[in-house]
Amino acid sequence: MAEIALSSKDLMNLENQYGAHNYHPLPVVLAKGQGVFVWDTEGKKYFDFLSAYSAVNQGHCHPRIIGALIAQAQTLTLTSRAFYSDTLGQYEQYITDYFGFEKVLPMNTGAEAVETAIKICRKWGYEKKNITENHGQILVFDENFHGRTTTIISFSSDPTAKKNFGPYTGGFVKVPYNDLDAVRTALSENSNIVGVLVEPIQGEAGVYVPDEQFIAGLSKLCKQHEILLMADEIQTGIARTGSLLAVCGNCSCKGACERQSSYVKPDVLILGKAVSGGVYPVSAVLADNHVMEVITPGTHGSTYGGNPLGCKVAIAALDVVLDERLAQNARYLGDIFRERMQQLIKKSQLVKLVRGRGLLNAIIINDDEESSMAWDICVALKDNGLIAKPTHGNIIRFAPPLVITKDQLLECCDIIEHTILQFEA
Ligand code: IF1
Repeated sequence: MAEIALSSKDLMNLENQYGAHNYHPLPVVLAKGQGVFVWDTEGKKYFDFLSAYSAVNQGHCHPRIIGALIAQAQTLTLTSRAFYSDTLGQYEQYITDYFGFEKVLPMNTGAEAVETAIKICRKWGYEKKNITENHGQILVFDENFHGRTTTIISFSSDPTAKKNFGPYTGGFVKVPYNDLDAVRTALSENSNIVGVLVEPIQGEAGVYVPDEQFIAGLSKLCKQHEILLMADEIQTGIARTGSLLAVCGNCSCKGACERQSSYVKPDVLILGKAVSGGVYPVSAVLADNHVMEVITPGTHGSTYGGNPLGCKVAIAALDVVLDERLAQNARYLGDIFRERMQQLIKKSQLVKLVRGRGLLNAIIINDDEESSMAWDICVALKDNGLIAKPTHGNIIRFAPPLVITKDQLLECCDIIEHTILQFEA
């Protein structure tokens, strides 16, 4: 019997009836993606300006990544780590060389990788720093976002993400983001702190870019106190901010940029999202031997972690980043985007400011957080062929796939400008 084509409305109703209501999606139903474009079920075409929260940096359904997926899917998908595989060691060698670390612990989702890093840091504190067991503390920052597990939301500042999920996991000290004095004070007052967990740019907080020297200053304090700097680059990594990693501050070298003054090598690097190009869940925790050696057989694991399918997809996804010079493109077009938004700010009463780095940007709408203005603007943007979503009440994040061309970016700036100016009339 011929399949009845369900309308967008039918499909939204199905999600509403049978799916948990843990999101409030924009009213658009996506059915196809290719490069910077997505199409809805009625065939309308959009520029994707969210990139699945920076997981699709390489563009939707990149042929090289899909090719790697198909080939491996027809060969061997999952062995578990009970046995060796012919892909894992090669992937581990590839990704550790790519980012300049000695070891990797392969996981699946971003939150799993953050949890893994927390476990490694605590264990390192007890076994290498002789901190009293169960007294280890990890320093985190206000307005952080590191995932949705119970331990991670235990140190969230967002009441919606945290409320009624207690009892919470202890062992976290929170200080204001971008405030080195607060970090310095916390470290001098608390000798049980074993590590610092930081986003080089706070994505969910509204693309909050810290001062130029914040990460370097953090690294220096961690070295002084002999504690671990853990960089969560799940959203800011993989060329999104105009360099391979946001802690790099430079072009997409293969982690060999220690020679650059602005490069900060974290003790623990946490990756996810675009490490596999939005094709298959892959996350990773990278560290050198003196840290990773606290992990011994039986102390950590995962059914899918390091599976052959994910390994091959991730290698293809990371190859694309270098071969297509996505970091350089993000840096070049990000400057153009922010310049165009600055011009819009001059014409608009609604847009207060633009901030970001590379192609991770956001505009702040000149309205209170409770107003629906940012949402209404996103609905109008959708009608005009560009999909994006507010991150908090009055902040709209703009993060297109890094394969976007200059002409496409300029076309999108035109769409954003005339849509917002429609609200000024
Ligand atoms: C949601 C945004 C939020 C992340 C960083 C770890 C994770 C994320 C820096 C966890 C995930 C996603 C999750 C999604 C919305 C989106 C997001 F900033 F990217 F927009 F929430 F802040 N570290 N971010 O950004 O990775 O377990 O999801 O693979 O939960 O609503 P994950």
